[in-house]
Amino acid sequence: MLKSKYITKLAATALGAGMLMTSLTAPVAAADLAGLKEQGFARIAIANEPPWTEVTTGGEVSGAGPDVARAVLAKLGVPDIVASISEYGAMIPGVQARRFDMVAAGLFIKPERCAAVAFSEPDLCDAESFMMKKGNPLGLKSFADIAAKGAKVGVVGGGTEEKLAIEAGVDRANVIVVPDPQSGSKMLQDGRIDVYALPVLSISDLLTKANDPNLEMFAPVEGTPIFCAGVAFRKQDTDLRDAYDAVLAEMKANGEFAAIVEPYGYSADAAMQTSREKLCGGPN
Ligand code: 6CS
Repeated sequence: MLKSKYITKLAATALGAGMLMTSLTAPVAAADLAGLKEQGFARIAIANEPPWTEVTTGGEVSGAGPDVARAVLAKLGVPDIVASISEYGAMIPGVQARRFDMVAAGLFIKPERCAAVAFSEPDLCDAESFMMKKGNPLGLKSFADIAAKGAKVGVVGGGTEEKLAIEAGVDRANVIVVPDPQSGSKMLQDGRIDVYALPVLSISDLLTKANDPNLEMFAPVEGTPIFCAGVAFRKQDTDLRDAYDAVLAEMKANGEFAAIVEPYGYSADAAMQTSREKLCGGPN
């Protein structure tokens, strides 16, 4: 695998799928700090959903999540990250199976996830939003509205919006999983979905890139909370998680954390005002 900021997919191209499959299927030692230091990098799962996570055409990995993780890991003596793009629904199974050492994708801290992984303290918070045709012709302000109107909603696979739609009673046939975060706005423009649900900063980024006067955002989605994400570690890797948290706390206290996340549009304060324990509904 290529080190530094290049994604595995690029590595696959350069090294041939065979080698990638070996590296992806070979058992990996426990993701403890000593092991990561020796490895020289941490393998992180991302989604490529700017500004949370972003991969440039050249394979460079950025976004608020990887940038915070890179800074914390560097202070822990792990000089690099290697990122793999994954669907949200595959991130927790992937870290449990040690395909990744951690998830730094803006994975929202929620009780059902806290049962499966060990989260860091919160880092990135945001509200939920809808992208729709200008004028919001179907009057969609909540997932309940989507259900009532029989509208088709685009969601990323295994993400929070998919769960919110189902819980609000949206017919499963009307919950359309988009292949990647970027393609939802195209599907909306093509009329294949009536509304696209993602966090506010994600939809803001997509609207800027679409540059389409016929699209608009509705936010916050009624009946949904502010969500806060954290880095997800394997349940057993709490020593690594605790070491990560100690450095993250220092960076929150000395302003380094805010200097990384606020240029992306995140509120450092929002993450500092809550805690993993509050978001998990108990210790994690
Ligand atoms: O963690 C999640 O489920 C959500 N997080 C982000 C950054 N985007 C969408 C996803 O549903």
